[in-house]
Amino acid sequence: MDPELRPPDWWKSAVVYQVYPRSFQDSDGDGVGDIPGITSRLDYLAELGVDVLWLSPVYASPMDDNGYDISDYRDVDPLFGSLADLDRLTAQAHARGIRLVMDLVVNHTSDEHPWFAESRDPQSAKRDWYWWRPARGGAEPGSPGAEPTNWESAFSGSAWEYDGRSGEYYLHVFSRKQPDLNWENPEVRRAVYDMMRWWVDRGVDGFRMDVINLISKDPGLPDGVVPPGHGLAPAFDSVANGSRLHEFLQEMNREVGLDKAALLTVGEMPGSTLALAREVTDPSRGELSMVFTFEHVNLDRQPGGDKWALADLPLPVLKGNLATWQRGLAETGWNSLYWDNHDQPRAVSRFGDDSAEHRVASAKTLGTVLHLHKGTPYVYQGEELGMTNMPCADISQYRDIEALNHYRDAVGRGVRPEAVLASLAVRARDHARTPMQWDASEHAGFTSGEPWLPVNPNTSEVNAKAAVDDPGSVFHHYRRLVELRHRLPVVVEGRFELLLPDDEQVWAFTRTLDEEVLLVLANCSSQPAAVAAGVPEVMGAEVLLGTHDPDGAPDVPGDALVLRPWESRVYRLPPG
Ligand code: TEU
Repeated sequence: MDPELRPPDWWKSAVVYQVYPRSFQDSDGDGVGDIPGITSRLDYLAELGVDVLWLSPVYASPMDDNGYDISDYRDVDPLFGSLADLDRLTAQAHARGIRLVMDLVVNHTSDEHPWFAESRDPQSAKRDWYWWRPARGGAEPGSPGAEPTNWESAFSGSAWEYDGRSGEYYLHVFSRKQPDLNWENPEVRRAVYDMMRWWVDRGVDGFRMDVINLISKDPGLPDGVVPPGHGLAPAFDSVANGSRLHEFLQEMNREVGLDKAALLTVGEMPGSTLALAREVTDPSRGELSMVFTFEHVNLDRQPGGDKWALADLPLPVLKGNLATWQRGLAETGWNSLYWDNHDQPRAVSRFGDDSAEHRVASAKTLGTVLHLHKGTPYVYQGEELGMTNMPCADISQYRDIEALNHYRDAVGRGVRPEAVLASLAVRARDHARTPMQWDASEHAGFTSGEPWLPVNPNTSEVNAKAAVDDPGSVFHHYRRLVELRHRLPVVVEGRFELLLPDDEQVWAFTRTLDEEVLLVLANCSSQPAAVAAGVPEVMGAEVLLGTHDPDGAPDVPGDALVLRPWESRVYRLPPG
């Protein structure tokens, strides 16, 4: 869609659907999803009513990190199809009023990108396009402990890889096949902006920016603090939110014309704070439309622990965190809203109850709570079906570099394999990457071949075909949530206020715009919940959207309101 058809701030009333191409729909029987497969499913997305399709990377890649390691930013990997396929997808999406957002991965490239290949020559003009450093003072290059800093990669092990050709090391915050670009070098920035303009000219409507708050690093590359029980300091802690981040984002916006073209831009910012997000999304600063915070998806871990150090998550802590971000961006800036994506476990398994009894209701209620907050909601493929984590027994079922490296590293440090598998069973990224469940057939209608990652066996009852045919499904609940956002300005603009902050079962809040007041009451537990005082009277109020049959509500003495397990209701309160 050309800029004139993108009204300013159009993304504030939009709902974004994330597709992980590898696992969405295979069209050629090789067991891996591809672009023509996505195009064949656009009518499904149109029926759901979403406004934007965010594509995880489809660029040329050795697939060390499933495409987040790019070797050619201006070509599509043959695994996914061709540039012509992508142009067709863009046109077909636009024809249905669906905009297309690409995943921009420019903190790092693949080590097979020509830029990096050239930079390996110490004399090349591109040496300074990456972070090359000699061994730390006095150490024998290549020897243990000689790495330039004590940083740990997000995928286990040192964040520095020794290159015998030059006797130096290069930085990789992620895998050793994902060398970090040196954004201090203006030539790097110019090359990135030129590539972004090339995609904007091809008709894309925005960018999701991978770990974009890591692009500004302290050139002094200081050692980090090693947490208790660790041997190295997480690189994230030393490189996130560098001093030139705003400068780079403002330069990118100007050079690419992000605001001028009314593009949707969302910065993935692990380790970002609310204060940083308010600056980055303040429209007067010309940086980004919104950011992905990680605070709420890092709450269910031990204090100071990593993602594998599991902890329970009391509801007041979760709803309190989202309320903090609602208040913090109420006057300036904008929230993104998400429960899961290709890096997070399935929402209904993590925040809901994926038992046969409560899966549907809890998936619907999680959707209601999220989509009635203020911000742009993101639906991850299969979330609208209540897809769950995969059953897993042993390490052979995992494919993700993060899981496999963690398993090898932890077991190598003496952690019992069963303990590592217990964490993987709850947190591994693979849970989000099992093939989209289209129907009840053996491979879920995802592929006619052997899927690259096994289909979750519960596709027999959790699948799009059954859901679309069932008016009471999670799918149609999500469709109604999208429709509510499109229809009611109070859902987009209404002021948020959290109620019952300490209630361990009920998530209650209002949204207010002028005289219009919506009240959301959600029982986020698997037991009945009485709604205490402290919420507005609902007698006579219209229920705009509920998860349960109102006629089946339990009879209780007096006028107490009791919500069934995972029951939620969106009320429009009578005026005055
Ligand atoms: O993720 C960045 C990131 O923070 C994740 O690695 C997250 O910390 C981890 O996955 C939690 O389990 C982005 C992409 O979304 C991810 O898929 C890539 O692996 C990563 O960057 C490197 O590009």
